[in-house]
Amino acid sequence: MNLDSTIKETAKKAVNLLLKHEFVRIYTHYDADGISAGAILAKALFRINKNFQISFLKGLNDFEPEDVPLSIFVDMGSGYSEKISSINSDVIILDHHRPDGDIKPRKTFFHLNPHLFGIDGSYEVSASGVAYIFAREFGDNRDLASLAVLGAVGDKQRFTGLNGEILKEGIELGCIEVNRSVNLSSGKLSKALTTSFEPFLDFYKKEDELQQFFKKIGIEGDKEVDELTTKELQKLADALALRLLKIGAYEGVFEQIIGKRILVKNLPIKNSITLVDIVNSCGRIGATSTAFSILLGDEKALKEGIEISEKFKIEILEEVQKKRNEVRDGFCIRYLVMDDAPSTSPVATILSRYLFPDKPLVVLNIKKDGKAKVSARTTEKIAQKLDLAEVMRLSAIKVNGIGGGHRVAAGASIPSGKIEEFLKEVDRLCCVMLA
Ligand SMILES: [Mn+2]
Repeated sequence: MNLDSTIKETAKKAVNLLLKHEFVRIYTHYDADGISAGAILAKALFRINKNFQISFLKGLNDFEPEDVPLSIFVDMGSGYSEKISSINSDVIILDHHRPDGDIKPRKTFFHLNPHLFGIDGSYEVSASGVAYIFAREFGDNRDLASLAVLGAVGDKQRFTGLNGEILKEGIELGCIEVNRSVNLSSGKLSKALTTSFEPFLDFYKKEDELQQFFKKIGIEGDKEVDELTTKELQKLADALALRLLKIGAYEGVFEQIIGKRILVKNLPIKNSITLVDIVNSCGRIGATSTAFSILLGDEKALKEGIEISEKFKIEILEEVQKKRNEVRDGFCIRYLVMDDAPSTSPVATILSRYLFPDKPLVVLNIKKDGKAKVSARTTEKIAQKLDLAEVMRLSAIKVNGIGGGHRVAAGASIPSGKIEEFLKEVDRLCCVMLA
């Protein structure tokens, strides 16, 4: 691998620090990227008989430093300069989120973040990739490239730059294979089409439309996705494009239908999309140890994870079904208010990219603790003019909440009594930016 030498040098120094310690305390994010990165570190540390403890967190807002000699923060940390500066022990950060503020370390500190080395951390390397670069420096851990790639798939990254190099390394070693195929989970075609979130195809509880769809393309719904011939795949891809057009999906999702399908051959499920789905579902319902065990190769956990993922997907599809008629129009936005829903982010993504892509969409979830959790989503096209992170940040400040995120996907936490005032401000700011 032809790594940028500076990030590699820093990784080497961080490894020297790691090797000086008897015990490592690891904190990582609870999504597919964070859990894959955690699995990379766990496997690599097992191989050198290093003791460690790992926790999966949503973020560092409520983090309290523990009395441990070395802490490693994974897929988080770069954006929490104050928290990190308050830690009175050695620290290593393996993150790819944009650094925010100055970290003033009290002890030895190494910061491995692509943004600090001129590499685009949003698209070209994930936390799993950074963890992989780190792990490569203390053993022959190249077989963990598949986990690095899995994390990047989870974060919807591109396979150019550093990700491209890691992918290539895995292919050369034989633990990764890349095919051209449709972006669907493995399993029966009818089920894959009904339960897919990206692309979301709106076939849930529309059995007749699904049967017609199969009749038109002349492929049986019982057929396994992995067994489709090249000709069938082409036919399917064309028909899926028409389907997306019919439901009014954002045009940017069309190119997602057909593409490189990455097979992670030394992991328990080879289709990376299916595996990411399972790991993410487990993470979202709090079953992080199940997700982690799956990636470490535990078969019982895998069975459990598959069940969790199927249940989770149905829950989200039901939620979309129930709530799509409750989406309301503002001037420049659409919004939806939900009451203590289990998870808003997948619902917001489906509604904003597939069913209502022409305006930014704001989903508010009123929680029992008197707060409302906000997920705001829009398409890359609209985000050329509008920055949802700024909209969330400014609108939240106005009602004593906090907000931020990315241009296309942002969020906030606000007092639930201030929902109307908040929405008004969001709408006003969106109108100003879009004008
Ligand atoms: Mn990540």
